[in-house]
Amino acid sequence: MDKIVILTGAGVSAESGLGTFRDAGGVWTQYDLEEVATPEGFAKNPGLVHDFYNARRENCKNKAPNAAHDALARLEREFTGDLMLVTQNVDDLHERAGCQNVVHMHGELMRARCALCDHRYDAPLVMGVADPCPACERGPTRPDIVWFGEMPFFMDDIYVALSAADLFVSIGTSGSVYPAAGFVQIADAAGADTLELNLEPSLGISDFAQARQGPATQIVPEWVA
Ligand code: BV8
Repeated sequence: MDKIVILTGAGVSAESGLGTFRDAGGVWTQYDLEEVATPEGFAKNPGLVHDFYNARRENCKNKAPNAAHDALARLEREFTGDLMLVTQNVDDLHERAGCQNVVHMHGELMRARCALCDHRYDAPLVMGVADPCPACERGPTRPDIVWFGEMPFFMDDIYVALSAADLFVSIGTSGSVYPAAGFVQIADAAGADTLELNLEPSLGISDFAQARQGPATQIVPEWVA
């Protein structure tokens, strides 16, 4: 086995105290996704969207990586084959656990970009509507996040890796959001073995050859060992 693709979702950060999206009390039960995670929502009320991401940046700032993040960072260090770690998460806990090459297909909470010149930069903890782009000084700035209806990042690289994978592992995701939820079918069709590690069976459980249920801080280190 020398080519592994791993996909993570909010469940890998749950035990670090970051909310998931669709579990009881999850982010999308508290906020209307259409208002705070779509380009239309940003166009209609950019202040509300900045408040939403400012609150999540503040919440993420004092959270720590957990044993699942640590195990994946160890795997990245020790695995001698090709490993691609793709995350749907916008938090930076994989990086803070020591991962060097994280593919943030939905963008990054700690990054911002200019809606006019596309300049990307480290987001201030608190972003506001009036913040000018540090490069062109004209564009409205936005969180460097992929909203619903927007093209996720790095899709070509991800599809190439899935088509060549020997093993695809999905960790801590409900399988609710596409195109990520379709990755297992692409990997399976390419002949890869497939494994789901999740607290409970995801919506895509029937597409996986193997599955283990349990908290990520337990089942991910067990799998990496
Ligand atoms: C796209 C950033 C075209 C935001 C996110 C109409 C118009 C356009 C598109 C669509 C449309 N209708 C449907 C679509 C597709 C849409 C989509 O899938 N919608 C869903 C709601 C039906 N997708 C898109 O719009 C995407 N773009 O389609 O462009 C295209 C198509 C193909 C190829 C290229 C382009 C863009 C989607 C990206 C949206 N942005 N994130 C932000 O974070 O603020 S996605 C959003 O859901 C979240 O951010 C999260 O990243 C993602 C997935 O959620 P999960 O990570 O799975 O979290 P969830 O809470 O759901 O599940 C947690 C899981 O963890 C659970 O299973 C739970 O059991 C488990 N768990 C909990 N605790 C633990 C645990 N597991 C282990 N241990 C624990 N302790």
